[in-house]
Amino acid sequence: MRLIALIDMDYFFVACEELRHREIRGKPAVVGSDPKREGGRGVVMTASYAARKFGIRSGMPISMAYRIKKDLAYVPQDFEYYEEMSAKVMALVKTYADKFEQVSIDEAFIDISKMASGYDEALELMKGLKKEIREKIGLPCSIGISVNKLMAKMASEGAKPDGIKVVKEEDAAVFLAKKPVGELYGVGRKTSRMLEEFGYRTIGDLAKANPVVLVERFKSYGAELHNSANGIDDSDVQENWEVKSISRERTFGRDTSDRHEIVKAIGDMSKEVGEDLKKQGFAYKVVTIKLRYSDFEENLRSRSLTHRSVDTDEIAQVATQLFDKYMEKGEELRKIGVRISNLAKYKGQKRMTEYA
Ligand code: DCP
Ligand code: CA
Ligand code: CA
Repeated sequence: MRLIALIDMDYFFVACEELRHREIRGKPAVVGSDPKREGGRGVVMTASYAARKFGIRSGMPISMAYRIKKDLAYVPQDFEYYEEMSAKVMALVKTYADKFEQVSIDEAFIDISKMASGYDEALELMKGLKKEIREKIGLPCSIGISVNKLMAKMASEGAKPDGIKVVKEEDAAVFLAKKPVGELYGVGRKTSRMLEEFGYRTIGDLAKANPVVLVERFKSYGAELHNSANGIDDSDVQENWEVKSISRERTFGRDTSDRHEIVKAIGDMSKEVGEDLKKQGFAYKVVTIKLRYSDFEENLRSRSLTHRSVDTDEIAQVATQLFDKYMEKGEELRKIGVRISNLAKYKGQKRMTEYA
């Protein structure tokens, strides 16, 4: 039997700030960029649970949060500090895992199938992890335990805040059935609206739907939706320290077919990918772009170079050529991704550049 857990930190950025600002502990507080300063998004990055009681949420303009709660504590963001805290948490989480996959700054899946034999042992193990994170780092988290990644994530949502929840395989359907479709892992706001328009209000509605009809309506994503709604997910916990590829993805604020905007995104992502490549001392051979259209169709297009390369400018060139060749005319993109793969350690002139 597979046993998977998802660890997600509670109100992460504000919880980190509470550690070094005693005065805001347990108070309504938010972290966000300063609305008065240039370049800030001017939105709430996250809100403490005390602030959420007043309806203050991530993504809300700071100005609105203030209107709701005049004496709200406001802390400017400090990503470096959150990354430092994240690294401490993840180092601990790893010690409890057969396999470890970090999926965001405050979240990781672990496979504990070998470490625990059964739900009870898994629960005991995760209680230990939760306690250790609290005692050694001082931060609260929530943990979901189940038989796959999807259900572990859904269980963790049900455990929030500061809890642990086990959802057994045989209880998955009932656990999901009454929740609104928008709460299903992987379903964003737009999909959720489309699903509701088709009359699927709850995850249970979607689970009972005819998969053939779902595929007609949502293409290949329809099959995935149907599986998810039934608590089915075969994907493995992917160990991410085993770097075999380097990638970036960007979701556009609004679906777009604007070549200028897309090529700029490709350029930016290629640059980031190139920087990672240099840092890790790899050479690459394959460049891939991922095109996700507004109708959920997703295409991967690759080109293999004749030799392994360390030329980072070439990443953007090849990715842009692939885009021009394969982007479907008249379609709009929801998301674009750039990936380099078939990597090998590059030993070349590393020293020279290091001392340059
Ligand atoms: N974040 C962000 N912008 C968003 C959402 C989140 O910058 N729109 C940041 C701030 C969060 C962190 O990512 O602290 C983790 O996001 P989560 O979605 O896990 O939310 P929280 O950890 O804040 O709260 P929860 O207790 O609900 O997990
Ligand atoms: Ca979180
Ligand atoms: Ca998270």
